[in-house]
Amino acid sequence: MTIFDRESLRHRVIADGSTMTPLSRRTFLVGALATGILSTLPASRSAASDAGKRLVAGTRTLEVNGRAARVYSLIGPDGRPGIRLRAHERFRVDLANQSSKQTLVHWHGQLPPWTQDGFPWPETPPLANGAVQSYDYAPISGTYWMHSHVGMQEQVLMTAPLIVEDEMAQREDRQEIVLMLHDFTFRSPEEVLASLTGSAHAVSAQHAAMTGMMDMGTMDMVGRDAPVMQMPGAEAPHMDLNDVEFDAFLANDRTLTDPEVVRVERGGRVRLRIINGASSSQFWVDLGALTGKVVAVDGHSVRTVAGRRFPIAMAQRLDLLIELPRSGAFPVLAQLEGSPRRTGIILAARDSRIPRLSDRGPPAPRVDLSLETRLAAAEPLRARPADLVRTISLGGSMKPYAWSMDGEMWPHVTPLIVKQGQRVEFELVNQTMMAHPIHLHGHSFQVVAIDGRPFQGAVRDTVLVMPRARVRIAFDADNPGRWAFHCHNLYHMQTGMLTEVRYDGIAA
Ligand SMILES: [Cu+2]
Repeated sequence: MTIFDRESLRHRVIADGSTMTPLSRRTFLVGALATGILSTLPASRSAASDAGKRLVAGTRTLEVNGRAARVYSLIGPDGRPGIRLRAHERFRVDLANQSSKQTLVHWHGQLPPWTQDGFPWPETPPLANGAVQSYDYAPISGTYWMHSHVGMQEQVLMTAPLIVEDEMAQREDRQEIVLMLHDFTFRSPEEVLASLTGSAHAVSAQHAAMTGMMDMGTMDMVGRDAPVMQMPGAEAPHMDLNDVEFDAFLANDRTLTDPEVVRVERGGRVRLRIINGASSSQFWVDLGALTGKVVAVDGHSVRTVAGRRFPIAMAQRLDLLIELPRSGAFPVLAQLEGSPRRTGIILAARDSRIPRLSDRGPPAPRVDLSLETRLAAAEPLRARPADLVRTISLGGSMKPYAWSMDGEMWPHVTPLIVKQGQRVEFELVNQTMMAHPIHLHGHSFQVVAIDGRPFQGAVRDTVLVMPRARVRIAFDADNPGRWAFHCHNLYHMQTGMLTEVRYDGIAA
């Protein structure tokens, strides 16, 4: 991204302030009209009283390690990142694109009609700058998030929480704290990808191959004073972990040397909603002196698991209940896997001394499935035999840096066809030396086996498949459409690790 001097920063902040003239132009899904899927779209609304919550995709300036950085933003009606809904409230949102680039936002883990999923299918193209798109669907409750699915805008923080309360949580006397994690780089994501694939030429080839996915528009955000590109062959020692050397790890947009301090009541009760919004990094959540109870993963309730350290893969969420001691300040850390680097926030009772913390600590091990194997859904899928079982191999390597699903690389993929009403099971077989957090759009699945050992695991939307390991997921095909199915490591996805699950009868 471009680094501006102080003067131009001020200028830009004023320029993207909220005093801009209201946008009048609305876009609707033109391609959808042509393909006869209009019935799944929200009706257009004209009365102001009937308007949805306004969500603005824009830009903002962050200071990271003493340097200014231009990043994207997704700001809701209360001026804060993202959207928060009460129990039973519909997801009625008007997304206004003021980012100066084309964009489209995916409601990660939610189950909208496919035309509202925010994936850039030909039928649902990205929004032009200045356009507004309306969404209207019944959300599912829990801790979710939203991110751009256009190009690599996610790496430039086009991400935000999406929290849907449930009645029980509303009744509880608990302080809610959202903790969103990011990996941050002063380089542009295109430059990061070029350093991974080994050449600028490879990037332009990717651009050509991934028409519709890549956002050429972000190219002008390349940092002018960025460090020299990492040379191929000079990768970090952990070739199978942490592909990208990041400049910082952020917790609610701040580093651990300048952390967010959340005021809590003495002896208070907290619900911590942790979202791993990092593009290419996984963490261990470390509660230090505190004990937490995992009560939900990816928004879905699980039977309680207590502990102090919990792994969280890319795109996953963890809901933790914590009972605080009578006094003190309590860091909640996120330690990068296989690394001493860390970020976090501090929960502090009034008058407690805030500790100064280094953003490096003892090295953390790699993230694993030690939590996954202990999880059990509070509301598992109804028991029934599978109608369709597919084995899907996860392939690829660091050299050349390219990744595949079922032997194919996006966009040259054969859709996995499912029929409405089927119970589907996918056996994900990881042939590679890297772990892949696999995400299915539009469906919640249950983890039903790990390495061939069946169990009734968590219901969730993103599952980590360890190197050389197998994970089986089951879901009911109850949401007809075209759905992306992919690795949530942004650089794996951008170099091919994405395919389509398509319902029989959906024309494409
Ligand atoms: Cu991957």
